[in-house]
Amino acid sequence: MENMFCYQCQEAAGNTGCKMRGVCGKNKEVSNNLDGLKYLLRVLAKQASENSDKETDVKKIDVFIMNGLFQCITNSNFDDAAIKSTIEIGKRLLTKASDRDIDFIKDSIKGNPLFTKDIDIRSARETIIYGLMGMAAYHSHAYNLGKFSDSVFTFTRNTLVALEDDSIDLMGYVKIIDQTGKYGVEVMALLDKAHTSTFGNPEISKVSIGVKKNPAILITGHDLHDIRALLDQTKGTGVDVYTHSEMLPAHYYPQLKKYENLVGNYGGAWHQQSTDFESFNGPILFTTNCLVPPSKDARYNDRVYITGNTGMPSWKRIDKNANGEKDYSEIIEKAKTCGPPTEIESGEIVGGFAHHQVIALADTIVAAVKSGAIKKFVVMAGCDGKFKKRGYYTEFAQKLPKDTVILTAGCAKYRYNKLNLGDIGGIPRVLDAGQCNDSYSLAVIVLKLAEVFDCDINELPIVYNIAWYEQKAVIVLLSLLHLGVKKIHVGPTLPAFLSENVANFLKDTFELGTISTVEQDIKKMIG
Ligand code: SF4
Ligand code: SF3
Repeated sequence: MENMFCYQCQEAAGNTGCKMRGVCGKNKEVSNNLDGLKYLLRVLAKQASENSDKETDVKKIDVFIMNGLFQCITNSNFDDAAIKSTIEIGKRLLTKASDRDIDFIKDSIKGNPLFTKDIDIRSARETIIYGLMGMAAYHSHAYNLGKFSDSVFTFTRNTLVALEDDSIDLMGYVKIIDQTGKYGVEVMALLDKAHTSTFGNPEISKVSIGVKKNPAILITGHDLHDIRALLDQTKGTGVDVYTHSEMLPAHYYPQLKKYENLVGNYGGAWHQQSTDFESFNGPILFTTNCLVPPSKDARYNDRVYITGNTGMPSWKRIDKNANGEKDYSEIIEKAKTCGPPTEIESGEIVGGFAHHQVIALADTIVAAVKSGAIKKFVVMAGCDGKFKKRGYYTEFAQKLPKDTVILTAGCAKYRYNKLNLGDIGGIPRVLDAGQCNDSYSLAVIVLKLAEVFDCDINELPIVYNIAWYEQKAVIVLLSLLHLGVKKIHVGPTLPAFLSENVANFLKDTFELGTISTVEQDIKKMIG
């Protein structure tokens, strides 16, 4: 076994896998211990599924499994001590003495992809576990807002057990991949419900990207429960709150945009965080991925705080207090000692085109399609990443014919959401549904259009050019495949974890493809 082996994200070294140190900055201890955690999750799942003894608290195990899977997501947890302590907490849930005797750190190879020798079975198993990680992230957000799904808990638990079952052949795992997509749709619908029932339906909103003069806190990641608590606690303190990266869509929800101290969005996608944090001047709160390990002497190190399933040894943690609440007063006091953000851009961006808002505009959109004013919709949802090759998506958006509309969600939008691509009869050419979590909205919109035009989803004037990076994009992709969407282009590269045979199966069954050059792809997709 190499020092470590990880190929779960789009930036895997050489598009084959990271072996010495992660391109993301994950070192071998963290990587191997996360593998140990994955192994523990499978042992716990087995215990809960068998439920052979009355001591097993299945619900507690289910919640632990979800949080554990979430910690394994790329750019979530870089804190070796925190991962070890998660493993210790999980071990206490084991009831069998023989299980408790396992040294999960020493035996971490059992949670590593390379433990499965057959490369096709390995590929299928890893596709499934990455899908489960994405599902766990979405479920955890819903859980924080008081919503959960017993069927998602049960599916996750049973599927973890199936990942160890050597009697399942490749076609058996292909069926589980499809089932993972099915529960992906369910979990995204659950999260959509959790968000909209708590914060209202996203609506068209203009978001300032400039700055004000007050001291301020920058909040990033995906957790809307956390931003609401921060907005409540900062109200009336003279401290403003700005969103960063995937927190931008908070501005689209009526129950969040109503806060006067939520003043704008600062900076770009996750990989720009070092420069954005430097010039922001005030404290930063991470609620979820994507964290980028800072250099030791980064000037913002003493003003970054983390919470939830994130981990970074050099940054300060805020955990729930005895009342189950998070107290952000230390961050607020810190903000008061810092200067206001330095302006890096000005103007505003428009978003809030989640399913409810788009369906409210259905008549206008359908009329524009029927008149030929809109020729095609291009779904460009997904993740952004740090590689130069991602410039493709900016160029692709710029060069699309003017009678096309981009449907987006996730941090991929930062490649083109400030380009001022104009509108078609008042409909902006970039319709942002929200976070990657809101990709569900795009599926609802597609299904609604198929209903209105009375056709199959694959006959609609919609093409898919999706950018992926981490495992939430994997569950979104599996969900779309489960819904029967064909001809999806995934880029900038196909996942390294797809073996040749599994990739060919997806190409043959779903016409899944990847990208080439902007010109060729526009010709191929738009005609
Ligand atoms: Fe490499 Fe991605 Fe794994 Fe990080 S998460 S170690 S970059 S494959
Ligand atoms: Fe982005 Fe990390 Fe995936 Fe939520 S913040 S889309 S990469």
